[in-house]
Amino acid sequence: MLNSSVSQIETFTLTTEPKGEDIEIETTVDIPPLHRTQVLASNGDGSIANAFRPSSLAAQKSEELQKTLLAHRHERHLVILQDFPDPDALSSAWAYQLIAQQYDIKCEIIYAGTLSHQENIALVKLTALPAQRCTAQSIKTKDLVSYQGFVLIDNQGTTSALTSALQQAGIPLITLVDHHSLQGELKAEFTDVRPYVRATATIFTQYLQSGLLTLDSSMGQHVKCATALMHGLRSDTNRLMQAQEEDFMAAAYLSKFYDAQLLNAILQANRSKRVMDVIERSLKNRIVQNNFSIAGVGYLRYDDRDAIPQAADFLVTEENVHTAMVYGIVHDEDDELEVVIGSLRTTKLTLDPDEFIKEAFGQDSTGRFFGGGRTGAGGFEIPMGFLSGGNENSAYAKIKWEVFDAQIKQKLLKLVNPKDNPI
Ligand SMILES: [Mn+2]
Repeated sequence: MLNSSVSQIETFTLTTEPKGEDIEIETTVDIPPLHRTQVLASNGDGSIANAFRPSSLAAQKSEELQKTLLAHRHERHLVILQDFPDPDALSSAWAYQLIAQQYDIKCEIIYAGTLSHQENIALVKLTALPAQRCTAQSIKTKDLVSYQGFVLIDNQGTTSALTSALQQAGIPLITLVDHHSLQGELKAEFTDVRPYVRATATIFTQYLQSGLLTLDSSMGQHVKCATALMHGLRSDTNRLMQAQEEDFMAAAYLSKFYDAQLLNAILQANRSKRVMDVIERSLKNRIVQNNFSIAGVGYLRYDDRDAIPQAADFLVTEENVHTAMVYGIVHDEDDELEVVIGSLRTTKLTLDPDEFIKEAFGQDSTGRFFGGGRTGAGGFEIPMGFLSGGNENSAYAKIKWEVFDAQIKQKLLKLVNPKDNPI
């Protein structure tokens, strides 16, 4: 009796509640209307709806992006990711592709390097994420004239080998969305760079919340994209441990659409033996000074490149270590090129990885920095140029590694040891 009366009251409350104007916007409308004042208002609880509302900046940027997309209807664009794309980049690019689709803009998501982290491979396979590899060689054979623009997501062109080819072909940069520190090299028609946001996936989730794309949990593709965004958000915030309010808000929104089992399957991907070997080498070779852990891991195959950040992730978990740096020489499979690749991970809030790496390694002859970073993480790439190759002579390969190892350590220790050069 009691139960039934309670449920009657509930029913009564629900049916008499004002529905609100935005209860259902016709799905036949071509252009999604943006929610300028309220998001999730149909929840019924004003305070919750308020809490979910993206910041006014996010709403303003969504509006700007919509205008840009409207101006480019019926075009074909290339979405460029960093050479070794991470879940944040992959998922954000997918969200962009789905948003742009509504304006009849066809986006091809490409990256020049490889998917080398087991979780990234699992993400792309399990969600059928539409990203494709296109090397710096093969982009030259692409019919670039058929693209009216390109887009940079989770990067600013400095970490892609494809940027120069697109610029040379005179293709305009339409959209640039990133959360790394501003590199200031390229001008886009629409720019949204927010270095204080922990993940590009957070920015894209805010676009979705603003109404740039209405997620539908009955659509498999939307569920998979929401799952990918959740993965991107989690992985760029160290499983939400470094997440801030905006990131949690975005995760809360995605929680209504994502597939927890699918995410779990992606996270279950195992490390390969070769990755384990690199981690082992980093453990053996590490030196710890002033709470910095530094490890050179020697030569690596191109496909195992991602073992470097994974080793850095591992080294930073050691007691009394707040910052880990791991580097090695990676051989490019296409050209006879070698490049020193390094990763930095830090839990020290006052250490800015972008500043640290720029300070440590400086710029090349064209003024381009060898690396940079975002909150908690950074990376660098130093081309070996004339010294590339010749490793069939093992004595030479050994000397070469020793020289690079010593030089990198020298540069890092200058910053690590504040007596020599305080930062
Ligand atoms: Mn990112």
